[in-house]
Amino acid sequence: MTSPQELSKQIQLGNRRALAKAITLIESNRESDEQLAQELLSQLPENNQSIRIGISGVPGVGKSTFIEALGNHIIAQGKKVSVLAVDPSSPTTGGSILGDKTRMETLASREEAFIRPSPTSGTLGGVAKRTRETISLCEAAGYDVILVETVGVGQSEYEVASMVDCFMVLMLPGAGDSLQGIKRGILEITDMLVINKADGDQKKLAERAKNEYENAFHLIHPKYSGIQVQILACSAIEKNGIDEVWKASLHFMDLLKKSGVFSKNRIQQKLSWFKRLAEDEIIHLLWNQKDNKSFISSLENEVKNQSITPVQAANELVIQFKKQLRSQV
Ligand SMILES: Nc1nc2c(ncn2[C@@H]2O[C@H](COP(=O)(O)OP(=O)(O)OP(=O)(O)O)[C@@H](O)[C@H]2O)c(=O)[nH]1
Ligand SMILES: [Mg+2]
Repeated sequence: MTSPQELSKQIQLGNRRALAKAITLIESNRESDEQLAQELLSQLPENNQSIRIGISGVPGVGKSTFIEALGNHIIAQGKKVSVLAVDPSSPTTGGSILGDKTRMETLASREEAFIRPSPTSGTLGGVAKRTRETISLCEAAGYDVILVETVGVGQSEYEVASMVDCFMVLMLPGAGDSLQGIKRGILEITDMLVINKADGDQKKLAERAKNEYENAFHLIHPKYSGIQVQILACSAIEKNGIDEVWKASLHFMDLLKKSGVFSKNRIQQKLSWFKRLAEDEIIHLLWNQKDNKSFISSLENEVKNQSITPVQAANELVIQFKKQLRSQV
C-alpha cells in the first residue's frame, strides 16, 4: 500500500498510475480508504492555473466526439488535458464515457491526456462529490485543462456548472425543435452554447439555430453583467469550428479574470463544497448512528401504515437528534 505522502509526491511528478490509484482511493467506500483519501487531499498543493470546462448536452449530441476533437486541439497548443465524467444515468456501467472511449481513441492514447470514466454508484456523497475531488487531483498532477462531461439530464448539470469556470452546452441543429426542448434553467447557467453537427445538410439548420438562440438569450437575464453568452457552431466529426470554440473559451476566461469574477467564483465554489461535504457527513453520521437506526425504522413503519405523516416523523427524528446533541455536551 502506497502511503498518502508517496502518492502525493508521485502525482505531482506526473505519474499517471499514481493519479489513477488516488482517484480509486477517493471513490472507495471503505472507511480506512476514506481516511487515506482525506490525508492525500490535504497534502496536495492547490493549482490555480488550470481551467475547468463543463460540457453538457443530450445523449447523442456528440459530446464524446467533441471532446476528442477539442482535447486533441488543446494538446496541440502544448497543454495537458484531463476528461472526467459525471453520469448519474448509468451508474452500474460506470458511465457512458467508458463505452465512448472508442470515440476518444486518439485522445485516450495521448500521453498528455488523462481520461477517467464516472465513478460507479453508491459512493458516499454522490458522484459529484468525487468529481470535485478528482478535479483537484488532476490539477495537482499538472493538467492545464479539465473537461467535465455530463449527460444533459437531471441534477447533474447544475452540479457540474457549480464546479467549473465555464459551462458549455452542446446543441443539435434544428432550432425550433431544440428551443422547445431546452429548459429555461439551463439557459441561465450556460456560459457558451455550441451547436454541433454543423455539417452536410445540417449546416444551414445550424446557422438558423444560432440566430434563434441569440434571440432567446437576449430575453434572459445575463449570468454575468457585461459578459454575453457566446453561441457558436461546429462539426466535431469534421473538426470544423473547434479552434473557434477553444478561442472563445479562452476569451471568456479572460473576461472572467479581468472582472474578478473568476476568483470570486472559485471561492464561492469552495464555500459550497465545504457546505456540501459537511452536510453529507453530518447526515451520514446521524442517519447511521447505532441508537438511531431502530428509531428511524420504527418511524418508517409508522409512515408506511399511515399512523403518522412524513412531516411528523421528521419532527420526531429532529427532536431525538437535538436531545442526543444536548446529552453529548
Ligand atoms: N454529422 C455529425 N455527426 C456527429 C458529430 N459529432 C458526433 N456525431 C455522431 O453522433 C453520434 C453520437 O456521438 P457521441 O459523441 O457518442 O455523442 P454523446 O453526446 O457523447 O452521446 P452520449 O455519450 O450517449 O450522451 C455518433 O454517431 C457520432 O459519430 C458531428 O459533428 N457531425
Ligand atoms: Mg458520450
